[in-house]
Amino acid sequence: MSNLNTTTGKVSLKNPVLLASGTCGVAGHEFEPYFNLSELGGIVTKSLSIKPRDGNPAPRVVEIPGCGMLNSIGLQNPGIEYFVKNELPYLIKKNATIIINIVGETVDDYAGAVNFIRDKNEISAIELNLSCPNVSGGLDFSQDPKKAFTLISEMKKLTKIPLWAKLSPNVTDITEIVKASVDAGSDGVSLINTVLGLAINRWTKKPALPRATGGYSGPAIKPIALRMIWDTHKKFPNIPIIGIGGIHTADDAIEFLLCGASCVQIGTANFVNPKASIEIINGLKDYCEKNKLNSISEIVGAAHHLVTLSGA
Ligand code: RRO
Repeated sequence: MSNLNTTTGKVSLKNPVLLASGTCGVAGHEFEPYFNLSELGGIVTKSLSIKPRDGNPAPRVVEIPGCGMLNSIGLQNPGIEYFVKNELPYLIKKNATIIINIVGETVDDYAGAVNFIRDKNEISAIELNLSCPNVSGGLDFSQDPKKAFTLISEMKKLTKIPLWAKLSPNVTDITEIVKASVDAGSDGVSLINTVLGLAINRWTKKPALPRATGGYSGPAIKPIALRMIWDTHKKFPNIPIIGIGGIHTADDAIEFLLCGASCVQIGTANFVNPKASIEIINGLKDYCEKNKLNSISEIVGAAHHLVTLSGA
């Protein structure tokens, strides 16, 4: 009998498949017709800020057929206080493994939001979003190692809940930011947020999204995510990696685990197939059985062991 139980650092997960922030509403209600949230490895909430935010003007999404989509949501969320009162009880009642994604414009903003949840035992991890591409300054904390270090080390002082830093691919060398995150005490790194992109509307002759650029996600970014996870696991084999980026099938998820991710988050796939995460969990069970694995964690980082290419 295969075992999908796994750990990401100190966080125990029923299986390595989580819903990614921003792709499951604020707290996953939208998935009720399809499955129980308790069947998943976990759910990551929409990014929550100290104050509610309305987000960017419409249109907010553009499909790039066959490749994925661009979004420009702009951090729309009801605020951490509303969330704790009205949504957290729902996730607890559903027996979900809860990861709260927190965002802010300043260190004080993040601290204010973290203070609302710092002592809540029901929360398995806090994912610090350092990498929203759709608001002014949203990428600052994940493009400057010093800023990443300061933010994460300040949050570490506030709570014992494990912290995952969600980082941006929009950098020259992701491992510099990973190093700053690890040095600051991050318990894991979530790789990757969306890639900056742009679409043009040829009828209006203008960019399709209101801020021109948007966050690109979906199958096209999978190789970018794998490359960044590869580089990170190679340099920091002990830092837990939460893999994100274009995962639509169990085969995709397996590639992320082999590359060094200890769990994965499913994002854009939820919009195409709301049951994608459950199908991926079932696919992982089959893979374990076919490969006679006692535990899915046996394959984490295994692709690195077999590589003999020069310089790899
Ligand atoms: O809300 C958004 O526009 C957004 C966020 Br917070 C994020 O982290 N990544 C993204 O692509 N969009």
